[in-house]
Amino acid sequence: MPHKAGFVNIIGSPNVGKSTLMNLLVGERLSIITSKAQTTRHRIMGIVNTDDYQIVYSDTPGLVNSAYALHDSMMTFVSTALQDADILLLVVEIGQEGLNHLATLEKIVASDVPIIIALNKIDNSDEEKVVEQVDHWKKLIPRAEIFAISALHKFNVESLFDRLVELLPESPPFFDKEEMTDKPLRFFMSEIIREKIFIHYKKEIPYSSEVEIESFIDKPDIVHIHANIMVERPSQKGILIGHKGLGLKRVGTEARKDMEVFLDKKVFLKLFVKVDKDWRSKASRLKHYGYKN
Ligand SMILES: Nc1nc2c(ncn2[C@@H]2O[C@H](COP(=O)(O)OP(=O)(O)OP(=O)(O)O)[C@@H](O)[C@H]2O)c(=O)[nH]1
Ligand SMILES: [Mg+2]
Repeated sequence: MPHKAGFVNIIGSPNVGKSTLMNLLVGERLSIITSKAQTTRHRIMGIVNTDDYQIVYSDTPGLVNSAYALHDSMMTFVSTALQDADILLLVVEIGQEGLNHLATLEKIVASDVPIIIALNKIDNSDEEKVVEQVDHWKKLIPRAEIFAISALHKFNVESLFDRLVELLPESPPFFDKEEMTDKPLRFFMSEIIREKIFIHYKKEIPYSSEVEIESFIDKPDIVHIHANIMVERPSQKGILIGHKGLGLKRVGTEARKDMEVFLDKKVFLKLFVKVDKDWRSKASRLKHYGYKN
């Protein structure tokens, strides 16, 4: 059998479950997941390898109409993913009537690669509603194949996966067969910290925060990680650290535990909070944090 390989690019509106589905398809907790919109800010590849095929999934940021330079960068990741897909995997959630970004819907309709729609969160629904939603999306994007799934409850994802493998083009692998992602370990460490900030803080704090790994030192029995949480304003620094430092401590403890699972090793985590004024609006800072080339 000839070898198959391709890019399966996952796109959709914020918070519909793109990262949950990506992790399930890859079988690893690569992408962070929270109940807040705009959790994912980068294009993150998750690679599945067998002797016969290589699937390169890309999780992408939720579609966003730009308010900050950061959003432009996030949408650039989405545009690239729209361009280089071998298969587009559009994730929508039950009850959703369209995309919050019309230009993207137009691009999807106009594209000539296979499109799979994962109608997600059907655990929140009933059969009648699911049928109605499948019809609705069929009208919006007639050539799409639709799978009604629950990524959270791992329902019907197997049949979606089987179809993806069928649709993969013949091709040699794009990445070394040992690789599981395109991102370095440090990236996942910073994402784990960001996840805890998204979970525990309200309003602007998650969106104003960025995490920078200052050092990652792998010793025989333990990994020493020094990370800085960057916020946009001094007042946010106080909120993040919290009364008697308890806020920051909680982020640190929870992040360290997840890092230990990810790395399968003990972790010593040192966290600092610093101000990087208006970093979300500055091209040079976005470049520094890896959002721009
Ligand atoms: N009920 C239900 N919730 C789900 C399902 N899949 C994901 N969720 C929840 O939806 C929320 C968002 O999930 P994510 O995977 O982070 O969504 P996303 O599309 O990656 O979001 P952004 O990165 O912010 O664009 C989380 O609270 C998930 O637990 C599902 O099948 N059913
Ligand atoms: Mg996400």
